[in-house]
Amino acid sequence: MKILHTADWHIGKKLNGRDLLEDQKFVLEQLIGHIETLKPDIIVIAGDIYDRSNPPREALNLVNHYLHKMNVEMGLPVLINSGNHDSRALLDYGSEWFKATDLHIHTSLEEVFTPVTIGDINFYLVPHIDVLEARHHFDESGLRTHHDVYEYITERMKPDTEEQNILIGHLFIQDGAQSDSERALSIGMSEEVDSTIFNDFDYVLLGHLHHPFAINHEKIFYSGSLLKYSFNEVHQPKGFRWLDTDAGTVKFIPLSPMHDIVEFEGDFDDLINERVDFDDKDAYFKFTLSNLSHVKEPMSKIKMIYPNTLELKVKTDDHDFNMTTIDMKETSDYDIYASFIEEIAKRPPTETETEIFEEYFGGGHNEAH
Ligand SMILES: [Mn+2]
Repeated sequence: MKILHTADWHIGKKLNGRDLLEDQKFVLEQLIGHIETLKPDIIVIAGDIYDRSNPPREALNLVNHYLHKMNVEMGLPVLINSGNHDSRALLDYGSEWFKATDLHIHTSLEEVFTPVTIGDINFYLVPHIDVLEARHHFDESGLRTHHDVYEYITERMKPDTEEQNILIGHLFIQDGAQSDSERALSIGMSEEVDSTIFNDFDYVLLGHLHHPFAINHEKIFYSGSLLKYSFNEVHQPKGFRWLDTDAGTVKFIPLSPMHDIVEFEGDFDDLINERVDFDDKDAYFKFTLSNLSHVKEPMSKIKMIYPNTLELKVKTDDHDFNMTTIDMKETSDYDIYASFIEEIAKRPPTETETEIFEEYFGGGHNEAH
């Protein structure tokens, strides 16, 4: 059977306040092109379809459009498990009757032990699981880490090893390489799941880590995210996985973005006099520049040449002093707040910090990540 595995679409995501919906549409069109050529039997989307639990209408429309295209127009079975960014209630809505066209969406712990069988393969769809929730759901006080939870679940799945079994999950595999945009699954708790608990499965297709090669394993694969979703994913390839279970091969097939994401460190004068060679001046840039102190409104000057500049930092020899400049007009209050937290704490805002923001500044978070 031929399986196309993708994950971490993060539809509705903004990068430094910039809406990526057009970029997402562009790359999903490319994915549709590949589906037309490659003709998979099944499509797997391993969680984080949406970037947040209350996606804007445009994000919902985009997802509806492409799911309809794959599942109804192209007649392909589509298997989806929820990620930590998805709202389970939202993703679950309609899932009962979507089964009629082989669109299977699993968002709850009740469904983890019941595989979806398509052709000769049993697919175990495991939604992202919170440790406390699993402890409560299974009434097992001994479940303390993500590893405990997944071990508990996989031990009870008891897949028939005479048949082909594929597990679809949204988790952080041990030794996986992390990026900035994955968001911690929980605070103060080890999130890593040891790969040895998946021995009963022929393949494990994962979402969550955005690097497609986050783990080097013969049976366990990440597809990686659809696009580069943070400046520390600059050097990561983006695309999808292509599995041929009969031939026993798994490939990574790259997708090309509408705008690349580029980080550049250098001199302001070199940049503004175009002495730096970039493939695409419309890329999403993050500049860290020296010789900025004498320049008035550097951002507007830079944007005359590089219109999609998203971030400008002052390069200084004094490492204690570092200033980030963002475009106040195009950046929401929440994004400014989030970039401040990232600057200080080197991590995205926690849920509690986001709640505090919303309590004091209200609806701003709706328009922003
Ligand atoms: Mn995730």
